[in-house]
Amino acid sequence: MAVRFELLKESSECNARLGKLYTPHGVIETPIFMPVGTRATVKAMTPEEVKDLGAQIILSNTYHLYLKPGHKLIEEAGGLHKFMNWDKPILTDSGGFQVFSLGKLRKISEEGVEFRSHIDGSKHFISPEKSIEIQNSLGSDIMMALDECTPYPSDYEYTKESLERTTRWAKRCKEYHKDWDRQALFGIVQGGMYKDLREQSIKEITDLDLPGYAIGGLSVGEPKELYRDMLSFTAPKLPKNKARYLMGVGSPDYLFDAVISGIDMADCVLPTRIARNGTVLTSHGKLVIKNAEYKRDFGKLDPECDCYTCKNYSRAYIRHLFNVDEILAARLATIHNLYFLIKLMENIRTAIKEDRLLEYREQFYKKYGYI
Ligand code: PRF
Ligand code: ZN
Repeated sequence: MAVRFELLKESSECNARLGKLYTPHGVIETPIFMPVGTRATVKAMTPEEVKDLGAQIILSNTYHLYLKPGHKLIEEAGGLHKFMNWDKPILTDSGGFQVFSLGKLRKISEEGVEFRSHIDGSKHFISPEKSIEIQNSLGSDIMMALDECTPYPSDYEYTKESLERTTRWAKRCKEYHKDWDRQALFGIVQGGMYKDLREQSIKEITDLDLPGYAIGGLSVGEPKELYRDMLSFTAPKLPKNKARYLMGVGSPDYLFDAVISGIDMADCVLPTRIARNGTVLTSHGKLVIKNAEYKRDFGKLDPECDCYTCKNYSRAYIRHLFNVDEILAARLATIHNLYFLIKLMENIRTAIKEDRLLEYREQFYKKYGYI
């Protein structure tokens, strides 16, 4: 069954929407946060645990899986779902962003990107066709087109050149892909911090009539006000009847902005990454659990949380585990952080349903300490 987005409700207060995204591995209620499983695992979690947290879809990465263990091996295993024992939807990023993060190790041309492996320095080449070939082997429900995430800052001329190349690459991805019932392809809007270029990119990418569209090139180091401005300019211009995905955003304030601008999906390594170094998200703001003040704190990480970690363990215990480098520390903090964001998005969906999203945001920010 081909991927299809159903718009259920538009907020009367802002651009927020409620929807359903139908995929070959099940239906996703949007807006949604997608945990990241870069190397075919959400770090420190079993797929059963990720499912029990309420995750409806995870994201994985073409670049990493192509290098290790290799997409052909995953194809041989029966695809990524089977390989990692996750039977819910999977979205794969195209590899562009990860390759561009390599800095000096890559060279871009019309044909694609040449890069050196961050693992062993070996030379590789990813073209739009190669990216789709790899993602076809992985068998993700949603594939992303190969793009260039234009660095911040970039001048107008380069940003324009880059977005036009991203459009040509998206066309090549679309032409190369065959089985649209098994896998969808989303296009990615670029255009940096220039509104007319964002408009040009939207026009060119949506002309391809793909089943969904992402906004790339935001949350790449620009000031928060610029992020908000570009996001609220871009998101509402994407087609209403298709899924809108904001790439690489996961802090609560950025997620609120995203949803309020009309975004349906977002992903980020933030909750899992900061968990592993001992930072947890709570309804009263971020907390660094290693700090001495928690030594004798026998309360929960978050008094308002009912995740597995908070139901069973204290701040003092988790602080101890971090201090002696026990792997359970990373597991318990990851469970809590993922649950926190998944629950936040669930609360956001309910608030949209009841037309009180702006009020909910204010209430959340007051407690969290944003205002
Ligand atoms: N492009 C791709 N993946 C991404 C981004 C992008 O621009 C971003 C930017 N925030 C995160 N992940 N393909
Ligand atoms: Zn918790």
